[in-house]
Amino acid sequence: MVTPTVTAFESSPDRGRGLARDMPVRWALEEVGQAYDVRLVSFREMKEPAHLARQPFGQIPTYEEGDLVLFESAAIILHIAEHHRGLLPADPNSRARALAWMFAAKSTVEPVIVEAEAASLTEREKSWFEQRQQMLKDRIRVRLGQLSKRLGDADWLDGEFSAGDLLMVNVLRRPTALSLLEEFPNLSDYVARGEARPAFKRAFEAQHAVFVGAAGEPVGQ
Ligand code: GTB
Repeated sequence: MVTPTVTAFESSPDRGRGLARDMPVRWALEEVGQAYDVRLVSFREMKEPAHLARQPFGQIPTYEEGDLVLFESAAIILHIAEHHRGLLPADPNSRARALAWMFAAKSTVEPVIVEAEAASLTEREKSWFEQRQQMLKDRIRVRLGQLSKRLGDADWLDGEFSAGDLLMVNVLRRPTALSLLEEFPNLSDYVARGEARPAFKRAFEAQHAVFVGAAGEPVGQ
């Protein structure tokens, strides 16, 4: 495979916490041992024609591999998983279930978390802000409770670690989910297990180094 290029924020608003969506793509590439290049883009560049040709919504990440240009982090991760061993099981039924967990992370668990986070940014001045935040957080609790029940005392969602776990851990790392995870100790441990993987650590360090470089601070501060 030619060395792919991933785009990431030149200056990430998450201050190097690995919350932007280049992080799961980097993590997937690290899991399968595929080297990659990164092209950093500014907010202005993301809205210019060259980037819009790669990502119609003017967002990161994108993925370029020879003639192939892809957007949408989950589609990129699926592509990586389909072309390397390690992120999807070989058995067809196990593979189908791993795909179901990828979709569950992105379309069942992530939306309730994103909704609460978006509301906390845009509705803070409203008289009903606290009430609605409670309601939105309770919705997250319902999803986390269901996920916690399914995970039980297993290490991963369905057998071996898969792209489904990669995306689910990534979703659970969002600050609003993290703030509720102490209510679900097995999910807390699940996220910690994901973060302890050497591939996660390499991906995290790589994106953190961009923040540190941009901030002009030595690594470790
Ligand atoms: N569905 C797309 C995918 O999965 O690839 C969503 C991509 C996306 O949301 N990209 C964001 C982006 O480019 C960055 S990751 N936004 C710029 C824009 O839309 O103009 C989302 C993100 C950004 C910052 C934080 N943070 O600071 O905590 C977390 C998540």
